[in-house]
Amino acid sequence: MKISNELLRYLSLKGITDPHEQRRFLLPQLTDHYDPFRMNEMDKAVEELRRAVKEHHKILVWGHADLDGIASAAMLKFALEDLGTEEVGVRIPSREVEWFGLIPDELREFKASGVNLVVTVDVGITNVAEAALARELGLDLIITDHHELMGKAPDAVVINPKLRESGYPWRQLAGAGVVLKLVCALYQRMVGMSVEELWRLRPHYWTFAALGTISDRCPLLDENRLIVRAGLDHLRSGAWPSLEIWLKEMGFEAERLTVFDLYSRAISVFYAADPEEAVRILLSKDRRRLGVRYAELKESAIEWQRGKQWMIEEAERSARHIGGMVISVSEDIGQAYLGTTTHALRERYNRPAIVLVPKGKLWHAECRGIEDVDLLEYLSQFESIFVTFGGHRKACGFTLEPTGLDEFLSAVEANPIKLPPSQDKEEIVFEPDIETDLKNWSLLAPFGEGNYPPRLLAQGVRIEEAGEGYRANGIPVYLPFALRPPPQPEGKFDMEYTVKADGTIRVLRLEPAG
Ligand SMILES: [Mn+2]
Repeated sequence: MKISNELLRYLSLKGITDPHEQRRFLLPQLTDHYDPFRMNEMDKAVEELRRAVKEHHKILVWGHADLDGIASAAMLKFALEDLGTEEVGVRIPSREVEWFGLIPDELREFKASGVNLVVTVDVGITNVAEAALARELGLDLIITDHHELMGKAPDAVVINPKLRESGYPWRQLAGAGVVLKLVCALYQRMVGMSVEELWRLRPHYWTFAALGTISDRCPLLDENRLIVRAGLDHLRSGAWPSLEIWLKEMGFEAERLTVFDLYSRAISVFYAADPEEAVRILLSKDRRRLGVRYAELKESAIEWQRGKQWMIEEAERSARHIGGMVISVSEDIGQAYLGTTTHALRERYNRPAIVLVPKGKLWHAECRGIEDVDLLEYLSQFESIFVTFGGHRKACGFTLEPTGLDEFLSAVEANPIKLPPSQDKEEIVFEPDIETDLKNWSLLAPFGEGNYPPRLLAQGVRIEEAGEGYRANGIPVYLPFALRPPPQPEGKFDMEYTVKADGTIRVLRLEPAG
């Protein structure tokens, strides 16, 4: 396919100027994946896992209770069993019980029940004390994570592209992206399987990694783009029973599925299940039972959506503007809604947002930042007030003693966060010819976090009704209801529009040509 000059110019405006990078962005190939062994300690982790599989050690995968963690756990369990382990256990503390990572008492119990090796996925980088305990117990521990390291790294084999010494060229992998790299490394080392062969024989690893990447809202750039593009291709093919039935039950047409559909509606069913059950669901092949269970989960997901609406309103009611941020302190917001309500506040005000709710003896806080603000670094100045603290630059959390709450709020007020000068997310308006090959623009998909659809401008366009729809210069376009019918059907228009993932045009704005 010939790539238009307009498209290349658009990529340059996005900062992708190198011809190799441009090709990798528009026409990604499996061979564009980075070598997993570039990640520090990958070699050690693979050797340890290879030994554990060969010597029939009991292995436990310890995950995080969001979809990234659930997909990660499912991938690693499947891989280790595929490579010869009889049965790999999965432990994911439910969202209500615990917050972040390994639980000391449970490590003791697992050790007593004969587990030799624990592998964390999407969690564990802050578990310094628990890693020390594992060592004391003689329990081998591999930590795979993508959260930022605060302070000292745990004493274990650690795979995390965000570590300064990781040596990996792309830092923004999801937890499931990190596990995909581990899985590729394992197949390569243990059975000599290349990435292309693995994609041919076990493509669902990419789909699971894509679900983690999308649900964690990692930017869809660089290696994440390769993962999500491949994963969506496989998802649309309907070849993995659990996901095929999932989409059918949720009422999505697999072929037209977008990242936005997944964000906004499709993934909610996995949050209606207990996380360990969600792992079993992802790996199940029992079509009949899957259909029944998804239907039930969909019901609770709908109920959850209703609850969410109420919780967001409550967060709005209790929101205060302090130190450049929106902070909501409420006893009425359920712990399970913490992430969603914080995200909603951030979206509403385009400011960093924090929501605090009581849980047991402590207050739990979820924090969401905005572009170009390192919220994690900003909050670290208050670390002495926190009981626990960790996460990413744009999404993190902490806990507080009730006595620390006022102290924290006044500290924030006294030390406001520095925000970048302009928070307007103006997209580049680009001026191609509307006749430009639309297939070309759809090469930019999948669209989502970090890669929004381009806003394009065509001048002096003729708009006509054509059957049920409309055409612009003879090309079918989707004209939103509010823009119909065009104010001057005879005249010409300047048309702002965007190209959707399926290559169709959506009109955003119409003005009489000036
Ligand atoms: Mn994650």
